[in-house]
Amino acid sequence: MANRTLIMGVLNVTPDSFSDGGRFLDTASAIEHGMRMAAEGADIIDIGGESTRPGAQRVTPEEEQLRVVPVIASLARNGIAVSIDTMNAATAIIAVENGAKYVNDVSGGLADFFMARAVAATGATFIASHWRGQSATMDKQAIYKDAPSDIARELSQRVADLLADGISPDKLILDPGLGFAKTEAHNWQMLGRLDELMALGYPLLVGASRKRFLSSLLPDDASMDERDNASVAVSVLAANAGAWAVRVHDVARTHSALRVLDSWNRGAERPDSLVEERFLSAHQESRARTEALAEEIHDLSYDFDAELAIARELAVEEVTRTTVAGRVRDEIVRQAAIAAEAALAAEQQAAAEREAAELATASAQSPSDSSGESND
Ligand code: PMM
Repeated sequence: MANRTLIMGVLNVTPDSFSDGGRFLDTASAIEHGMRMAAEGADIIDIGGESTRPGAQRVTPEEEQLRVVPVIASLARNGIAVSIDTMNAATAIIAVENGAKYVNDVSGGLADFFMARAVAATGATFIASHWRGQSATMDKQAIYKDAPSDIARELSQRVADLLADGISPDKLILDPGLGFAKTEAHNWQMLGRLDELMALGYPLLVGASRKRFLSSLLPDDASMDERDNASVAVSVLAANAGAWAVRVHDVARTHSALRVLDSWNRGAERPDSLVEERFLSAHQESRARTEALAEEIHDLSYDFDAELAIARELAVEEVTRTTVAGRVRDEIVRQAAIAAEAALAAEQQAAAEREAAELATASAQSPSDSSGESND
């Protein structure tokens, strides 16, 4: 799997899609739009024939298939990776037969009892979103104690069921299902705590593009262009949080923005020599602190050269492992503290022995000595 975050371009072949207004209902223009998104940098084109916007009514699988299959077949024939956005097992099967590599089900397999088994049989990759119910009623189901942990728990139960139905763990991708049975606040909480979904151990797809919770940040008369700015910002942040892919309408802008992020992160990589230099200067600091401590307890037996040799060894190890010098510095400070503590204990032990010896001498010289004899 690629290191960078992938871009999934949205291609809704519906007359009522809130985002592209059904402009691509016509098969030819849908194919053209898919090809354009691929040329602009989309890694996958997600083709859907049924709107999932809040309040949307379902269409028959036959109607859905008439809309999507010619588009899937044409894009797949042109070497483009295609995903079918459907809640119907029958549509998923026909889509894969016509070249789709991914089955993207916003219901995570809950809307159609046969979905998981059907997808498992095709060998396609399954993308399962968090979902609580059909679009017509989902807004009423947006009730959570703590949205991110509730969503993670419900998705993890879904994962167990999907695996039991035969989906292979290396062919499973999860999605928080932004906007599905979630209020604006729930969506932001989920985005801010994506790591909690990441902890389930599956790649994450994030689809925030042009969703209602973004438009509420903008003026009522905001243009599509302004909505896309907000979508691009969310995509960059999701990518930076480790998302496997972002599902977007504006592929060209997302592509440039993700290239910025990529360059930024590569710029942040520290050269090995710098890590070593920082490490050694951290060591010098901790040495100075230990020296002061050792002086305080009048014990100068601490072997700094041996310590430095260990530090250098640790530095070389750390440089090969990570660019974060903090842990190494912590280790040095820890070792210095152990040495200082040992020195203090030795000093205390010596003091106790001195005291015991003095006591013994004093009691030997005492007139009340039990022998009753005098040294006079
Ligand atoms: N959102 C929509 C449709 N399909 N699929 C996934 N995996 N994740 C989503 O968030 C998602 C989806 C609804 O948005 P649209 O009408 O713009 O396609």
